[in-house]
Amino acid sequence: MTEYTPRPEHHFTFGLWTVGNPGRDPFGHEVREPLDPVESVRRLADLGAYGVNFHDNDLVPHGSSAAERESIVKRFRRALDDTGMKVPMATTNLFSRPVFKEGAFTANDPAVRRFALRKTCESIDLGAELGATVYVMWGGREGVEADAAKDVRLALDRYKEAVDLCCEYIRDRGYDLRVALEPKPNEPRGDIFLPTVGHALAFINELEWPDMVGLNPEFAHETMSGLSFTHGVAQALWHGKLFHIDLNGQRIGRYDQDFRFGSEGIRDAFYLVRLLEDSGWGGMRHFDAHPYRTEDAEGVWEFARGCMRTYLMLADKARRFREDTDIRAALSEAQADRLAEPTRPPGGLEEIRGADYDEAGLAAQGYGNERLDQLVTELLLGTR
Ligand SMILES: [Mn+2]
Repeated sequence: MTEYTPRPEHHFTFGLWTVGNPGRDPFGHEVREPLDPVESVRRLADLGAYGVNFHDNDLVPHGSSAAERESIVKRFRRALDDTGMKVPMATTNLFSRPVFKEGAFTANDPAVRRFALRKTCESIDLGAELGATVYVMWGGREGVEADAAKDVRLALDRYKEAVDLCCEYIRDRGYDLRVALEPKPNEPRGDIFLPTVGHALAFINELEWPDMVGLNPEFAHETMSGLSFTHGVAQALWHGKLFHIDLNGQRIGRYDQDFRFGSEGIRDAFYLVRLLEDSGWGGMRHFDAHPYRTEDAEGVWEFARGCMRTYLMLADKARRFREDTDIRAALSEAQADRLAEPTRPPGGLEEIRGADYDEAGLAAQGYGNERLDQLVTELLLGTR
């Protein structure tokens, strides 16, 4: 009997801001007390997580002096050393402070952009100091409500410039750090730049050091757009651009829910886990989600345990999917493996153009997708 017990080798990570989310929403105040990052490290280690990630201000509050920063980092590092927890990823909060209300890297005012870059350089230093090898860029305020107020093409010029400057800083300092862009369509801005995986992939081609930059796709963000998250991740993998991933739960058409992984869209979650496991994804399984607002302090840890257990259960389902003889037969009927066969025949285009095709015969084939799909349902519902 599989126990589905998370262990460090499963590479599960959580943002400090996830378990530390106090339950504030646009209509209501905080419902939980602030959580000490050291407490989060200890509790997550007890649950079997591999590490934690943070925005600069999740760890070092805005306005801390150099001495305060040093003592906070020292205490935090001691908790990491005591528990064996790692910090694989770091990021910068360029969205909470009022100064970023009109944008950070794409603010119309150059002084705001330069302030955002200084904050980012300091955050990159903090991440590198604690061992992070991925630096995530989520441009939460890079967008607009009043379209007249901002030229999107100029905003993209400035966005590219900022990412290039961050890469320049990483190179100058000799950090072992790659940058991962996190697309999102909207919220908090009316429209956010680089709204989907596809937009971000195209943007990377225009950068000074495109090899240093990849993606951090998020389940909720692609799903908000009504797109298939699994397809987005598959394409990022195909381009060699999956640098990090944000797992959570989300229903199409809703606000940014950030629910516990697998709590919504269980089939989507299954296909995603199957993709990550089958592709041999070697990165982190990072949860960017938060507990329901209904939860007290203990509910937070139920949330964290649930994210990891669901991933492990779906990974087990992915293994069963591979081994199930009925599913294998149905995959054969669907001709799934034949997609690996190149289209170009030995004789190339000449052979393609000169061949006879039985169009009616090809059109008459059945692919058995109904049976295959039902088998997946039965696998997920535990009846096979
Ligand atoms: Mn995220």
